[in-house]
Amino acid sequence: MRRLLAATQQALAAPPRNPRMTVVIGRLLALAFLLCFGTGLYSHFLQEPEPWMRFSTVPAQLYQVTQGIHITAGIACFPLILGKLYTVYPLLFQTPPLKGPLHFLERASIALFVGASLVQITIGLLNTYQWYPWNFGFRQVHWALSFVVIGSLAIHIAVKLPVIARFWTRNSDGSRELRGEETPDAEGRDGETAPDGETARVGGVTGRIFRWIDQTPEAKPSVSRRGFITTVGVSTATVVVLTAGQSYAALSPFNIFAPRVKGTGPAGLPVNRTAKAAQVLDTAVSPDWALTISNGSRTVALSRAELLALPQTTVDLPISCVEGWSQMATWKGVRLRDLLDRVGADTGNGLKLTSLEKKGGYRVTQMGPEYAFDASTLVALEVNGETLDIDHGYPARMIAPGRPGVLQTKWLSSLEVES
Ligand SMILES: Nc1nc2c(c(=O)[nH]1)N[C@H]1C(S)=C(S)[C@@H](COP(=O)(O)O)O[C@H]1N2
Ligand SMILES: [Mo]
Repeated sequence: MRRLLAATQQALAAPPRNPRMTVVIGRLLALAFLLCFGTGLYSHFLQEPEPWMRFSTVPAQLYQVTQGIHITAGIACFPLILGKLYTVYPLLFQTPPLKGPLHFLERASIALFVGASLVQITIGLLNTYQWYPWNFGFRQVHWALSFVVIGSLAIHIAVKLPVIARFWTRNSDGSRELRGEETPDAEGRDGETAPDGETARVGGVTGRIFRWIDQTPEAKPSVSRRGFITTVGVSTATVVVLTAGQSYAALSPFNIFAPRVKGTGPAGLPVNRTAKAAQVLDTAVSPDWALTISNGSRTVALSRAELLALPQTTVDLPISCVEGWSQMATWKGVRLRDLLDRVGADTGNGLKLTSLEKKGGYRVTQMGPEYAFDASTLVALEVNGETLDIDHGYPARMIAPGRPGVLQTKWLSSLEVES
């Protein structure tokens, strides 16, 4: 019992720079990266589908959830990466800096991994604030870098597998090595660089490295392990709680840092691109406006009054922006599939949507048949009981379940059935 107590005290007082801590944070970081990668792939293919791809329209909040995870996990990476770098940072300045070709490869892969990750999460965060202090296309670079990050992560994990395996569980905190006792693999058989004469006597290879860091294991640490875990944990929880409210209603009272706040804007709904920015202030209110729906040579043009005279449907659907914010709203308008019936569209056909907007990446977009023929996909004319505000897409906008906000086209001008 006394020994257990003493061991616990020692464990808690031990400095955070030890391989066990690096592995613990590394696991969380790997989880966050994999969540970002998976949800990122989903978001990418929703926006740029391969022709054969079909997506789920249920639950309607699917994209809100996946993209909320994407942004929140990405934000959580900041304190986790900084914490992990802290646990190993003396190793970054080790001497000699290069001990041979293998050591070079190991360090190069880490440099690539750390560099790519930091750039990735930084441009991702700035994008949620719609701040682009660079002159490259965000989406292309973010997409390409994701493969660099995941690829170098895989290399990093492979290289560090012996350390990860040894320090995976709680009891294997390497204290024996730190105390300099001989361990079965004292010859450094776990594949790291060959031990030099001095440190070879210390113990396993991680023991050698971390003994080098800590000098004397008994030295009083300046940061306790508990203090360190608390710092990393609290910072991660704080950034998550203070921003996730943009995506999840339950946390919205704590949304302090995120760029969008629920419940603001016309009809209590935030606006992303305004009518002014899209240069539709005149065309959107023009009496000549009509929505053109065409299927080959069959064409129908309906004014807003004619659309309002058709059977109206009310649905609750969220706007879920790629930038992470989202909000539920009540939409009223004409079922898209009723309009498509009028031009004899087939349920296997996709659509090309065009907005009045003068320029912009989402002026012309594509919609797969799974959305076009879903009963809750509307050409919306009202939101939250009010006529659609011009900033929300007056005279008519698209709203469909489970799609990213960028594809919820505002200021609709024409719908063309694709063959
Ligand atoms: N024509 C057009 N539609 C658009 C956009 C746009 O830039 N142009 N922005 C989209 C984006 S990114 C989002 S998140 C939603 C936001 O809708 P809201 O501004 O009505 O909240 O509209 C979408 N519809
Ligand atoms: Mo968006």
